[in-house]
Amino acid sequence: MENENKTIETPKKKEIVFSAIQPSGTITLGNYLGALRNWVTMQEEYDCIYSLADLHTITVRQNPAQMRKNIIEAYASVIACGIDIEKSLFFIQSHVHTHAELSWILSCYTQFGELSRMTQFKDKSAKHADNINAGLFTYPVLMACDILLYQADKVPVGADQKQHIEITRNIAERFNGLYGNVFKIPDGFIPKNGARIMSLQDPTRKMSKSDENVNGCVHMLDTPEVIMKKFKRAITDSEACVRYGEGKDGINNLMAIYSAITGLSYEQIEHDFDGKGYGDFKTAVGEAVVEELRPIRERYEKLIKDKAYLEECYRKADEIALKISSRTLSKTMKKVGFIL
Ligand code: AQP
Repeated sequence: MENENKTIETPKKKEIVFSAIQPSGTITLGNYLGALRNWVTMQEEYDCIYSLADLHTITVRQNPAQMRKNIIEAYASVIACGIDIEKSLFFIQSHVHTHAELSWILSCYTQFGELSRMTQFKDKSAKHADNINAGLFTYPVLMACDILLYQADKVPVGADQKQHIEITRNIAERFNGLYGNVFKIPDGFIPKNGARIMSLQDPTRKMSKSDENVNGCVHMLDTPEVIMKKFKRAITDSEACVRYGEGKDGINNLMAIYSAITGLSYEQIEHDFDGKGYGDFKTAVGEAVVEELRPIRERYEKLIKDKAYLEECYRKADEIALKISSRTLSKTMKKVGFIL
């Protein structure tokens, strides 16, 4: 027999990717370039599990009707970016009860001191001084649970989440140190380009869904006219020279956006716009963004009309996510000493 001595190769197990996005408003160009674009490309190489992190959104007070609308719209927007729901899981966090349960357990393995050091907590407390709730403070524990429940290897996020990935690793290492290898220690996956997109109106602050200044933030579903208007109004400086440098936060940000979309290096961009004014550059950046977002907006328009299809997608994913995450939750509970 010809094949007698041949060993049959079992296909290599793919690494697991986990990431989530909050439905706290319309998804932004920052969310897209910092995270969602990687969610899409990573589907080829990894087993991807994605979540709409709606439990996280109530750390800031929400209007219930608006929140329901935001959840469905964000769900459709993420699929429109290119998430293939036949290939990847994309579930709604609040439908999978294991997240809240593990969060209580791991909050007992997280120190007050380490949560106090989180810059996002400090920033959001300053922004919402009238509602500095305990959920805002323990948010990183819930985020750690989101990731650890799925034994994720890699977590594609923007640069603003680096500190939260660090604390996730610390919590997991602490728990594993006490009880053995329960959790995989995940690595953050932060893009080289587009990891931190800043507001177009205040380029010292990151672009955020909840930004009150509508001109500071490009939303994924903005029309081409609105996108062009926002870029034309973007804050720059008085040097009138397209180059990356200190004191040029506005231009640096536009260069980061342009580079992330076109793949051009900063040197190439400086060369291409040598002798041209900021007006030309803003138009070029705006047009690149319009073309990048156009197919996404078109797919979104179709998806949002089919609520039954969207529900079918998340119900199916919710069920699988519950099954996978329950294994980690049970293991954790047994290790701690609960009777199951
Ligand atoms: N400006 C940004 N540049 C690059 N990446 C960004 N991300 C967020 N803003 C930028 C990345 O997008 C993913 C989803 O973020 P999120 O919804 O979970 O929470 P967030 O970071 O708090 O996003 P926003 O837009 O700033 O929301 P609000 O206004 O509600 O606080 C993450 O991977 C994040 O790194």
